[in-house]
Amino acid sequence: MSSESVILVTGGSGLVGKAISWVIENDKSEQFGKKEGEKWIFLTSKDGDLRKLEDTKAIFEKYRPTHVIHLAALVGGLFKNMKYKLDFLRDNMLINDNVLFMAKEFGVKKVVSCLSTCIFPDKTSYPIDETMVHNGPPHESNFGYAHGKRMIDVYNRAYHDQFGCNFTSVIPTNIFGPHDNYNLEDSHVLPGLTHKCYLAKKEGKPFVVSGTGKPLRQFIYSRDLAKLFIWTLREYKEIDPIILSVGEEDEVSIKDVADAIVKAIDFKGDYSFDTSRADGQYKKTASNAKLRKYLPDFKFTPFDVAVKESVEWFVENYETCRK
Ligand code: NAP
Ligand code: GFB
Repeated sequence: MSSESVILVTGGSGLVGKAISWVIENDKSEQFGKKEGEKWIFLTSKDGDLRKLEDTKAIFEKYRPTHVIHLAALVGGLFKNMKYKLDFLRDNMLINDNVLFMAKEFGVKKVVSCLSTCIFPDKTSYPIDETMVHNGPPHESNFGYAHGKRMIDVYNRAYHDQFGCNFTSVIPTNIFGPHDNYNLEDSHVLPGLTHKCYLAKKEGKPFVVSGTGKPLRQFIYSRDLAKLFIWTLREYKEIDPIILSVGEEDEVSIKDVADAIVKAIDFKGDYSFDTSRADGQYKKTASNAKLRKYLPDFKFTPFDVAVKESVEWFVENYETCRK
């Protein structure tokens, strides 16, 4: 990247945006820290509603970015996705169409957008890799979100073919960390269980985990993902997406997640599973072989350490965090 760069981060106030901001300000390494001449701008929806073209255009006119990390989206866990499939499809299609169109109109040199491992085909072979994004219908529980996200990859190829745009995307697995959304119903599993376990301990009530606890997931700590986003922006040259995830060997069950939270919160009370609630996708095991080809020595934060840091952040920021 040239010395004078303006990097616009849409969705900058969210889980991933806050992690990128933290790494840029705190990491002193050449590879991930802020570089001389870089101006980083972290947007929130108060800067403009990216579902509206006029708001999006005003943001690009104001900042004239040379690079964009596009995170802004309607985001939620299994239960929110099951309830609002059209909203997830339409809001994210509107946001993505506006951001990519304005990036082309304003001559942005590179855009890195964000897919998710939950958008892969539900009926598939494992491990899943980047070539399989469009190979069949996604899991029923989040088909709105999944199809909306898959279109980013289609947009990227079309913008590259017709206009030569350097628009690419990453495919993170389940993310967690400070500044997550801790809402009891609409959040992802790790922050949702963190909040539930915290309240169970505080109020002396049972800690109830939804589902059977059997589904399997790979979790990436937001601050590790942030480093990989910065690497993707600076070094990754392909238009094709790249999975950003811990290895298949680091896959854990939802029960393992609940156990780690119980340990981090030091909960001693009654702990059970409500099997009347949905399990969602059983597994979506993704390969990080492509990432390892580029970054064979990248070190992920151990899961229990990351969970402890995230729980500590939640407890310290309980009054002000998103819940
Ligand atoms: P998040 O914490 O919910 O943050 C979403 C961000 O998008 C916020 O900054 C929000 O602004 C902004 N936003 C939402 N609607 C907007 C709109 N209409 N106009 C402008 N800004 C809007 O989400 P996240 O977990 O950081 O997710 C970031 C990206 O990673 C998303 O693209 C998501 O699909 C993807 N992803 C997430 C996960 C995960 O487990 N969390 C996994 C895979 C991929 P406000 O704060 O002002 O509302
Ligand atoms: O993070 P999560 O909501 O989404 O995890 P997915 C759902 C799994 O955790 C299911 C169990 O097996 C749930 O039964 N679970 C247990 C809970 N307790 C809870 C709880 O309190 N809250 C939640 N949310 N789950 C999402 C996609 O799938 O993956 C999104 O729907 C997104 O679109 C995300 O892409 C990364 O991992 O199942």
